[in-house]
Amino acid sequence: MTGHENVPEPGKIFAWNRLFSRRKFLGLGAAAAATVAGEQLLSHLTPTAAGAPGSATAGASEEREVFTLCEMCVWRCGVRARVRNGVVVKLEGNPEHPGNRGKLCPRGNAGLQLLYDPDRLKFPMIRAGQRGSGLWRRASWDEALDYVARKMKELKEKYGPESMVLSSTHNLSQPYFENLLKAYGTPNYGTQRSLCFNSMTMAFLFTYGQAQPGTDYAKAKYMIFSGRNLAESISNIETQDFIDMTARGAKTVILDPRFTRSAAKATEWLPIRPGTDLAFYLAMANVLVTEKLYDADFVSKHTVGFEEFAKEVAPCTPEWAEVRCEIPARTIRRIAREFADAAPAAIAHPNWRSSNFLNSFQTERTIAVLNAMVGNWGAPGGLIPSEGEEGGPALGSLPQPPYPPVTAMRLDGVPWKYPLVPLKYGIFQNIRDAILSGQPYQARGLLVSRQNPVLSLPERQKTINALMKLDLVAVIDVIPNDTAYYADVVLPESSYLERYDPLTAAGNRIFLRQPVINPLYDTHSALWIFKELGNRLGLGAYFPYRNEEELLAAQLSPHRVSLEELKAEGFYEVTSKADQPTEGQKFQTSSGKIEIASSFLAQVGQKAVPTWQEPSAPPPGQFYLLSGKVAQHSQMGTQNNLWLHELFPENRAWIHPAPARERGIADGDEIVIESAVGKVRIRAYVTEGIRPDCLFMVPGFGHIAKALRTAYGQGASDSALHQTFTDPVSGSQALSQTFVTVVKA
Ligand SMILES: Nc1nc2c(c(=O)[nH]1)N[C@H]1C(S)=C(S)[C@@H](COP(=O)(O)OP(=O)(O)OC[C@H]3O[C@@H](n4cnc5c(=O)[nH]c(N)nc54)[C@H](O)[C@@H]3O)O[C@H]1N2
Ligand SMILES: Nc1nc2c(c(=O)[nH]1)N[C@H]1C(S)=C(S)[C@@H](COP(=O)(O)OP(=O)(O)OC[C@H]3O[C@@H](n4cnc5c(=O)[nH]c(N)nc54)[C@H](O)[C@@H]3O)O[C@H]1N2
Ligand code: SF4
Ligand SMILES: [Mo]
Repeated sequence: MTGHENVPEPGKIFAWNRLFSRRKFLGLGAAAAATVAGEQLLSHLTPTAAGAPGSATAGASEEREVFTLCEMCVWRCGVRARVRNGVVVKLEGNPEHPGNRGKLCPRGNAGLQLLYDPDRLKFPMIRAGQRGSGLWRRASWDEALDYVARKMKELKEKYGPESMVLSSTHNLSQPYFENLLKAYGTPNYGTQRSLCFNSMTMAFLFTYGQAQPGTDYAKAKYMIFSGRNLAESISNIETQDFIDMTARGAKTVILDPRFTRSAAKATEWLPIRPGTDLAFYLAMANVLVTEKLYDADFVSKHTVGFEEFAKEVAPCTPEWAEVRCEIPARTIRRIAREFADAAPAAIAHPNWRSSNFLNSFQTERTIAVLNAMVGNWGAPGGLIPSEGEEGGPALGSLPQPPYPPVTAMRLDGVPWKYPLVPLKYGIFQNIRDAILSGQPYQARGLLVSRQNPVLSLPERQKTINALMKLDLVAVIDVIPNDTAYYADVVLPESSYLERYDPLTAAGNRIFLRQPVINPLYDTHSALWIFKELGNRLGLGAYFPYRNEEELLAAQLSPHRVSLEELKAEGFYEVTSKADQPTEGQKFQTSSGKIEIASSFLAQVGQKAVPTWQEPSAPPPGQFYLLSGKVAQHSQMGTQNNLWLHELFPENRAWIHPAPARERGIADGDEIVIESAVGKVRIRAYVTEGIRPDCLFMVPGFGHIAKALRTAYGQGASDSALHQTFTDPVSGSQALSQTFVTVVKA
């Protein structure tokens, strides 16, 4: 059994937010009445309940360990799950997994509370009132899938496949979501990339021909970070390496307008003026050139365009930078010298979410070039050439037909308006805007998987307006997130502890995500959902697996290990030399060298070398609005998790004591923050740890989906305030250049 007995009968209408109320039985009028015994459901879900659903041996005492992969963020740490009598009682780190070396972060530990979240999605649902009204009807899988497929077919016939937008954030089953996209024939794909790291990945791609090189924390002597907050914005093993690096006394410099936990750990914190990191790095380059501190041998052998860049930075002295970035010239000069001294074991960190200002692409390009100037590529303590986005030993695949040709232009403007943005990166916020404008053509449908664009795109009201305009909105998720709230159909995926995903490979290992217990509810894996949708759309050939295990076995086929063996350990180590990635000094750029002057940029009439680009600044009386993660939550998706909620229940707006005093704001007071596009009420956190010209909010709060009973109404969403700015070169959004006013409420 999967717990259906506690949820409404198919066909009955209910208000989602009140479905599992402890206090009330639900009554919605005679015709639409449904009754639910909430108490019964909650006790049924208590992890200590004997004979809980999913138990293989209800009644008999059973204890086992299952190795799998975490999915509480995109990092996929190795997990050892302890299961007692069918109940998952503890998640621990798998010591054998190199991505986390036995440790889980707070979110990984709290994965149990996603599995047992009383507010989880438990069965397919179809909207029963106005969009966004919160009225739903439980549906069977057949009915819900038929609905989505019928609508998608209709839209394709009437308006062409390009009228459908598909969107999803990085996850293991994404290749099959992309099969759905490409086989259906739409070019319109929204991913998180333009909201996250486009400016960084494109800068490194253009400079080195590699989007995401690694960093050798273990041997580095010196590292400079711009906004990268490893102590809180966790990449498990990198966070461990960063902490180790600070503990062994290597020098770390943090540029951030805010005193983060990383700043607290670092050797030096520089509270830089937002948007001016570019001035800081150009001035560092100026010092390296004028004092001849760069690695002339490496530069002449492996780079092109150095002379042009040297000319470009000639005016960018530390004194020139000081008036822009508000870091003393002598500090910039000292740091440039220390950086060169430590080279090649010195790194200007590539950073991650680099979507701060329209000039962030130039900032990242300058960072990329600084690394080349000190010749740290592949050197101990330097940048590590990467194995590509996924890397690792090659995996097998199942044969499938080629995709149909796609002729329609893309709604996001790639490449017709943004010629340099790689097709797979895209510009999500532009798709949202194209839905609203109807230009260059009107999109009609949206299928979202594993994503919450209502909170993660800037300008929340615009996103909601776009959803309201569509003929079809379907959402695949594990919780009733804010985007699902505006959907017509909600398809519940099994949580990561209840399903298979495709295998993943990294280093010399292959890793498995496998069910720790059977699904508690009427849910399925994404692989199953995509296949079922594909079948109904006449695209079954693109989902050539009968079940998940068959696909996994095909992926394993090049290797001497069976799925059963993989299941026992959760990973397989490939020892044969032929499988190891190869290294080389040839760069995948048009010149085959590190392009300090980029041929791509030159081709489209952009300046080929990194150059100063003035960032916008707030008018008097206004503040920069900064955004950034906390260790206790993942993006916009974990605020309803009971354990994480206990650790971090709501966000507060950081404000410096000086502007707070001027406005009569004391710590904990309600304040109103307003931008050109929105207004929120939130409590103030008055702290010296932020520049007086900035406010800061943790994203992911202020949920509007009432069905998230723990998170609903807690704190406020900065997405309600953010304006939409898009860098014309990289397509990256610019989050820190929304300016706001603040008053006491
Ligand atoms: N716990 C946790 N870990 C996570 C995530 C999570 O949600 N929770 N998300 C993951 C993801 S998808 C990503 S992309 C990474 C993001 O991780 P990071 O790249 O480390 O970025 P953010 O946490 O977004 O924090 C950005 C920091 O940039 C600062 N900042 C804003 N504007 C500027 C500026 O102009 N200059 C400088 N120097 N600093 C500025 C902000 O004050 C903030 O401290 O974290 C990953 N790890
Ligand atoms: N204001 C502001 N906006 C930002 C950022 C910021 O710092 N501030 N950061 C930006 C960055 S770096 C990024 S990467 C994006 C992220 O933007 P999104 O990808 O939209 O945000 P997430 O919260 O990661 O969305 C994940 C969704 O996946 C669901 N989910 C979790 N596990 C599963 C699963 O197993 N299956 C399915 N189907 N669904 C699951 C969660 O419930 C959640 O609804 O946001 C960007 N937007
Ligand atoms: S970093 Fe934390 S949340 Fe992310 S996969 Fe690892 S343990 Fe899970
Ligand atoms: Mo991100």
